[in-house]
Parts: sequence; C-alpha cells; structure tokens
Amino acid sequence: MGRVVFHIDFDYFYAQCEEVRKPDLKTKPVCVCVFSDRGGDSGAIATANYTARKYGVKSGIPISFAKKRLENRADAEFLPVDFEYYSKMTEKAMKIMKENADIFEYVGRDEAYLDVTKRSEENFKKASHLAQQIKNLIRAKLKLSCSIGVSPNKLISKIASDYQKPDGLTIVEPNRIEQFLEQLNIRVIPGIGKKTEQRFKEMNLETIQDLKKIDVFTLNNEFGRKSGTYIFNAIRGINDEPVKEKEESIQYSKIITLKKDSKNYEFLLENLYELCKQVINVVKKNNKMFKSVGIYFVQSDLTNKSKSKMLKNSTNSIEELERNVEQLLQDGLENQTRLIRRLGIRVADLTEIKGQSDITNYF
Ligand code: DGT
Ligand code: CA
Ligand code: CA
Repeated sequence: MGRVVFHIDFDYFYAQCEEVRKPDLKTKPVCVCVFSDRGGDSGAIATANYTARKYGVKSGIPISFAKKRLENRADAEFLPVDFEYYSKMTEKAMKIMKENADIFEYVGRDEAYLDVTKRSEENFKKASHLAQQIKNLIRAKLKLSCSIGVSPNKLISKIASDYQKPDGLTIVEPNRIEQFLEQLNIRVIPGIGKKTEQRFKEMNLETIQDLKKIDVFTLNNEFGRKSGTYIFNAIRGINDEPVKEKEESIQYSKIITLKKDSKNYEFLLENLYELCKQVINVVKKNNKMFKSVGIYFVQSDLTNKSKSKMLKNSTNSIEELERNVEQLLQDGLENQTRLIRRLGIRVADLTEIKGQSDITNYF
C-alpha cells in the first residue's frame, strides 16, 4: 500500500525563535551562541540566521571565527542560547504538527515525521494542500517558517525537506523519486558522510547514477550486509521504515518545596543532590542522555529565577550532573537577596542511548 509521509524541519530554529520575540533582528545577521564557562568569546555557534550564513557562519564553528567573518557587519547580533524559551516553542510546534498527523513521530527539537496516508487518502494533491496548510498554521500561530518534504517514505521526505530551505515545500511523487535523487549529491543520503563518500571516490564512484551500477553483493562486501543493503535501497529511493508514534518529553524535571525558606548554600545543595538522584533515575529508566542542565528557584515572593548550561557532551552520569548543579547553584546564589521557597532541577537536550551507531540508524 502506498504511503504519504511528511518530514518537517524548522528553518534556522534557535535564531528564528530569537527573531520572533525581537522582530528588528530580522534584517541583521543573527548568531546564537553557546558561550563556554571560560568566558570571553570562547564557545561555539549553535546556529545562525540565513543572513549570517551568507558570511560563512554555521553551526559548530567557534564564536571567534563567526565574529571575524562578520567583522564588516556592525549590526551583527551574538545572542546567548535560551533553551527554556526554545523548548516552549518546540512544544507548541509539535502540538500543531501532531494535530495534523495520523501517526506522529518526534525526531528532534525542530523536526518530526508525519504519516498522513489516511487523511490525504493516499492522494499527493491532497497531501500537498495539507502540507501548505500546516505551514500556514505554524506561520499564523508561531510566526515561524519551516520546510516540508512530502513523499511515500521517510528517507525521501527527509531529503526533500532540505531541498528548498528556508520556507520550502518539496513534493516528490512516487514516480518521480529516481529522477529527484539522480540530480543530487550522494552526500544527501543520510548515513553517507565524508568517509563513505571517500571510499566511493576510491572506487571511482561519484554520483548516485554511478552508485546504481554496483550490485548489492559488492556493497555488502564493502560495508557489511546491513549498511550495504541500506545504501543499495536508499540510492533507489526505497525505504520501508514506518513512521512510529513517538512524542518526546522534551525535558525531565523535579521540583520540591523546601522544609524552610533559605538561601544557605549547603542546605540548598543537599536538597539538589536528592533531586539529582531522582532525575538520574528517570533518565536511566528511559535510556536517555542529556546535554543541558538547569536549576530553578521559586523565591519567597513567588518570583522565579533559573540558571542553565550546556555540557560539552551528552551524559547520564550523576557525578557530572552534581558537579554542574553545584556550579549553577553558586552562580544562582550570587547577589541572592530573597529566600528560596521551592527548588528544582531540569535536564534537557535528550538523546536516546543507542547501540553501536551505524549508518542504518538514521530512521
Ligand atoms: P536549518 O534547518 O538548516 O534551517 O537550520 P537549523 O538551525 O534549524 O539547523 P538544524 O535543524 O540542524 O538544528 C536545529 C537546532 O539545533 C539549531 O537551531 C540549533 C541546534 N543545533 C544544531 N547544530 C548545533 C550544534 O552544532 N551545536 C549546538 N549547540 N546546537 C546545534
Ligand atoms: Ca532546522
Ligand atoms: Ca533539525
């Protein structure tokens, strides 16, 4: 039976979220930065808007490089990440997408797969109307743009959502799949990275057409049966992976009311250790790792205060959680005047612990 699958990915997500709450950023290069605790400009770019990308700024590069590339743009903005705010946007975005899917699969903070086979009656014309409607809804409710790929499977939809970014809508009907793929670089296939590309180069194979000339046995020999077969099918646009119902809880948090209001470091830390234990239990039970950690205070006048940080690598270690929580508590208590009434911790940026990762793990 034919399927209709959407892959939806938001454009320059963190940076676009920043533009939403401060529209005059829209005309400027905007870089969202993860400042490290070494101070100054040490740290990396999480993402940048498309104006900044024109100058070569992209995710993962050092903040100092980005500043250098934008040195002629006095109007460039370098903003610190605000995970809490982006998580709220993610939640709202996911809700809209979910309401418009037969089966909804959360992938990451700014992307999801939707199986819409039933509601579009397997009709690509209806499906493309639905995709446009979703884009309009998201624009109207959240002021955000996203890119959507529409095809009979997850693989092609993922490639298609990236094909005309930003604000793209790319529809690849079943009889157009091979044609669509053949014009693309082999690197668009999820799982074909630099290394695999290099191995193909050594075999004198550069394009998707070239790759189609090799039989599955040769591929299996070269990459192992699982990966070989995946590549053999992928370059032909074949991918049977179902859209699996999955809703990510975007973060795990615990909060307690203290026995007495306090701003005493030792007392608060003791309570935080207990919360760490509880959160780590939930994290481990769900087979997850986290990459950002936060603490928050509800103060005696019921105002809130929070501190959070991004770790270098994902972890599920209680020691590492405790170490970071200590640091955050010290920061949080600086110039603290009010007493604290409730105390919480939160871990976010969750990833699934997988077995040894291989290129077929993409779906
Ligand atoms: P796009 O989809 O190309 O228009 O741009 P983004 O920024 O939406 O890129 P995407 O979908 O790969 O990532 C979604 C968000 O995840 C992005 O806005 C920021 C965060 N992110 C991506 N790459 C990195 C990274 O290397 N480091 C950190 N800290 N965050 C990242
Ligand atoms: Ca994105
Ligand atoms: Ca994404």
